[in-house]
Amino acid sequence: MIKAALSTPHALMVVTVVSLLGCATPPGVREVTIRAHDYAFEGPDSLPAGPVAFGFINAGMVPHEMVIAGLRPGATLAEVLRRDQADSTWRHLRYPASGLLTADSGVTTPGRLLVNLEAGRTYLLLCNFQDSDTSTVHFHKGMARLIRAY
Ligand SMILES: [Cu+2]
Repeated sequence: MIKAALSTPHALMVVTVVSLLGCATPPGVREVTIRAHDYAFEGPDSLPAGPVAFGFINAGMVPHEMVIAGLRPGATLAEVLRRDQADSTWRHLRYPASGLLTADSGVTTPGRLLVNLEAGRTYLLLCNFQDSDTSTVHFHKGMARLIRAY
């Protein structure tokens, strides 16, 4: 188990991301699998708060990643996409910590991301991959999805 990122100076803005590689999921941790397609994420729109071990399956024909980032209160997907295309300032809309998994076509990642979802928070799934140096980032081809924790 590797701790990828843990906290910020602000106690209320903590996103814990821990990678689980080859480990059994600990008791009390919900397992959720996100499936990537060309070009969309398939998964839940909302989840109960608490620890979730996110798995990742790439059912597409090209490589994909799944970044999970907590969004600041009030941030919307439309604002994230608009600000990313305008000036890359969307990063100010997320928590300082995030984590990711990557998978080639047809691959299920052996590792999982353990994220402690906080009630009332929204989490962004996104893929920053491109099919070529000049093609549109998958993020803007549909690979951006929100999960709300309750
Ligand atoms: Cu992708």
